Amino acid sequence: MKLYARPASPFARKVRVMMREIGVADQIEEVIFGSPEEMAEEMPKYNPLGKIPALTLDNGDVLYDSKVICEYLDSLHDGDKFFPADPAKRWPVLLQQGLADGIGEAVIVASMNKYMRPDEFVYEPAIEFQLEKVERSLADIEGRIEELQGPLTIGPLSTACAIGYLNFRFPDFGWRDRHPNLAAWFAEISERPSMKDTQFEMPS
Ligand SMILES: N[C@@H](CCC(=O)N[C@@H](CS)C(=O)NCC(=O)O)C(=O)O
Repeated sequence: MKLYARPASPFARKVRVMMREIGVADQIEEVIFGSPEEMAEEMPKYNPLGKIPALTLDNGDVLYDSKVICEYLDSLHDGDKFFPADPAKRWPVLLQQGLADGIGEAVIVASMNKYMRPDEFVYEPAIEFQLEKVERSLADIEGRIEELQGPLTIGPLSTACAIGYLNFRFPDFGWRDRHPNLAAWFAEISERPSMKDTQFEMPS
């Protein structure tokens, strides 16, 4: 199998962390694009949306979207499931993933507005609109931090990847002071070998 990814993508990182956690990393070759231009040229071959991550299977099929790929990976191992079948656990975990992916999307939109436009076209209220979504979401997670504890599932895994991306794009966001329990949780999960192995360079 081949995984198409970029180092900082929170969605690709979900897959990269999960394949390490469940012990299938040696079955998947990571193709890490060196530039957005290279990604833009190559990705439509695998995903009509042109987005990473995508996973090509050994039979030639292609899966894209981190939620789909991660659930596929979950079918490849016999350990504790990252997508629990029991409805009492499944829906809360999928909701955690949905919120985390929404944080990642909001950070992407905010950073495209901030970093990819000529200065005269940067409209701060549009950036603030996205960062307010992020702040509300972090506050929600802080308010029920205990739901992130326990065996690792796709919920906490996605949350960690989204926060890692927030730290990368908006290092001065200052969320740790406002959400100390989440900060402590993030510091702990960041020590897992799967997270360290997929850590990317922070901007100087
Ligand atoms: N819902 C998708 C989102 C994927 C996504 O937004 N990927 C971004 C990188 S983080 C991308 O490829 N952007 C390039 C583009 O939009 O052309 C998933 O979970 O995989």
